[in-house]
Amino acid sequence: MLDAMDKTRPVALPHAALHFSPGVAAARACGRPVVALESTIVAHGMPFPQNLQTARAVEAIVRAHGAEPATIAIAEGRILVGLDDARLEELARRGRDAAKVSRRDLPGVLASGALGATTVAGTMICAALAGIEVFVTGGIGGVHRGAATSFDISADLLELARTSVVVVCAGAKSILDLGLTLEVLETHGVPVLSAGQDDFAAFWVRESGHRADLRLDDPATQARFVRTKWNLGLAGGVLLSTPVPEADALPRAQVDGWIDTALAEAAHRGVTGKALTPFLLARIAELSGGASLAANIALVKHNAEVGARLAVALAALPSGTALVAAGREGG
Ligand code: PSU
Ligand code: MN
Repeated sequence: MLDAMDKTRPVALPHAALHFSPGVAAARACGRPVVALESTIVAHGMPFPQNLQTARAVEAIVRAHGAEPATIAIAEGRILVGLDDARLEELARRGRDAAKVSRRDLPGVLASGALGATTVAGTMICAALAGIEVFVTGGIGGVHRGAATSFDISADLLELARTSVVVVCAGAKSILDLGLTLEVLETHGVPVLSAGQDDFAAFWVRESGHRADLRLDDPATQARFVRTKWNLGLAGGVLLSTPVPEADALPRAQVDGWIDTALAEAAHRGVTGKALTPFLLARIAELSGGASLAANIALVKHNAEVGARLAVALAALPSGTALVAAGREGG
């Protein structure tokens, strides 16, 4: 019996490259829920010192809701799962000096020993290696406007297609083509859940004008959906979108103006590839006089709460629980 399992299943031991912080190691040892957090948002997504303050605040929110935060980054040839405060500050201060680490970058940055900030795709890979099921970010990457000629489609979408982690976000950044982003997710069989509203969220703006596949507000129901997918053997991620809180949301018309200006400047200066998203975020923060940064901070904090609640609900589910089974009991 054991032989058969050994041949078909990967070894469950943590990968040698992983290094757990004492807090994350303790949570793992006693089965407490853990929530992964990314570091590209710290190094490339926000300016200092707001990036550091936000990263600390997000970790505190995850803890306050009963889960252990595990901010993920690369340093000295190791995948750090959980950062101490000194490392978090180093990342926040180094900013764009730290490598932006997506799937293709991971081996090179690990092998070189350089400091790396993981994107949504990079963090999903590391979270999956560490056995973490829930990951909180701001907004995922997606299909860029003009992708028909630039071919710029974020690796985040392809990672969602293959790696079994729930990504909690305020939708995708509205600098993107959100309709095409949802089309790619559908093609790859990635469920897009929403909490708090029917629409897929548009980052600084609450509504995208596109509906999510399924609205599930309750963490226990979200958890049953996720367990059901994975119990069916349907590997791959789940996207859980929740909007920026009403008080912090920006009006769409205003945001659209800043986006158009920033996109035109990026084209004029020839900014492409992995530099494009950080450039657009920074430029829009300037154009908006800091309003976009304030909304970004608020939405990440809100996502942290939603993600922590989901992680707690997943940990409370008896393994093998399925949405169908729960429905049968109820009806
Ligand atoms: N969410 C934010 N700010 C960010 C990001 C997400 O609020 O900076 C980062 C994530 O790391 C995401 C990346 O993976 O932006 C997208 O980059 P690209 O478009 O180059 O794939
Ligand atoms: Mn890109």
